Amino acid sequence: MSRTSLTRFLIEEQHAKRINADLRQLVAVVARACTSISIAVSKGALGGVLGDAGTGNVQGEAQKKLDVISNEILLEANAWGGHLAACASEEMDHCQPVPSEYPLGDFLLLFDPLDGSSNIDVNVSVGTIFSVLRSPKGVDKPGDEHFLQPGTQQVAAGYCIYGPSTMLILTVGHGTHAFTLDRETGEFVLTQRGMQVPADTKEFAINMSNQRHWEAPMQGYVADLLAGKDGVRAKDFNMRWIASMVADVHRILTRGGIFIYPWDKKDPSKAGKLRLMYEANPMALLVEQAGGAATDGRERILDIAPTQLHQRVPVFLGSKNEVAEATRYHRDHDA
Ligand code: P6P
Repeated sequence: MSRTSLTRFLIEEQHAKRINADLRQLVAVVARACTSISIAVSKGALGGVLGDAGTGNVQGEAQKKLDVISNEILLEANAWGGHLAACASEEMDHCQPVPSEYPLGDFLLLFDPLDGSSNIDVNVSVGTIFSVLRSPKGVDKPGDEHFLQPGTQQVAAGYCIYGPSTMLILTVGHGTHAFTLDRETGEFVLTQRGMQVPADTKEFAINMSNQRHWEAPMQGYVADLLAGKDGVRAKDFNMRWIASMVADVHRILTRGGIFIYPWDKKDPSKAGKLRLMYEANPMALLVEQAGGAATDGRERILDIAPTQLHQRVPVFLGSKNEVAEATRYHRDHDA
């Protein structure tokens, strides 16, 4: 059976009028940038790009050399194509309009250029997460405020996971689809059309070392999971935590599960660790398009009205019935 490349898939989506030529171009450019990042990441120590860059980002996190390299690859790839108006990144304090010497496009691109980068030095899967919004009409130089749109406004979202194989997981609002990089030809090949997250699960993903910092409802919900067959849930659960959101979410998209990064009192000023605009929103759209669910423990993530470009949000996402159970538990046990 003939292979469907990402290029062919995107052209077919355009012919079906589900995307336009500029959005097709945008996704293709991001995919090519991810291929370059995959090559850089896979060189490991041989590429001289492991370790810290000696700089920090707006999050107050030490940047890895590959964080900076990945960010530059995405910015450079998207600057001249005429499909973008501006980019925003976890690694940049403010958004960056496309250089004035290039044509202005209709879209805004947000990304975490290398999520989970603390895992690079120990050779664990990492990834690039991206989200696409429309740029407001008549705005020549978008500012941070123009990016503050709810996740329901995303016209595309995806991630590229740099694991044993490099895979691009993409939605343009009509299902979530998986493409695998053929390193010999350099093209992404459609390997799963219409991913579906099982509605139920026996597997949860959370960093248990934060347990003492969680709110009471979170303590109670997880205690019920740990009680297994002897508890109110009357079923045993397994636990996985890779500490690379892209890898944990990919497992859940593939076989089900619930991923949780809740609010914790380690830093009450932060509403959790994960960022809404370029981590939670794109992952929430991918998961919902695959039949799953994503909330902040109380409301749908995609409905959250953003107030800051780098704002954080608690994340509960994955198998819809388990996310509903966790969300119901929080609502029923709210102080
Ligand atoms: P912790 C990686 O730094 C990240 O942003 C996500 O990819 C991951 O899910 C989370 O943080 C891991 O956090 O506190 O377990 O190290």
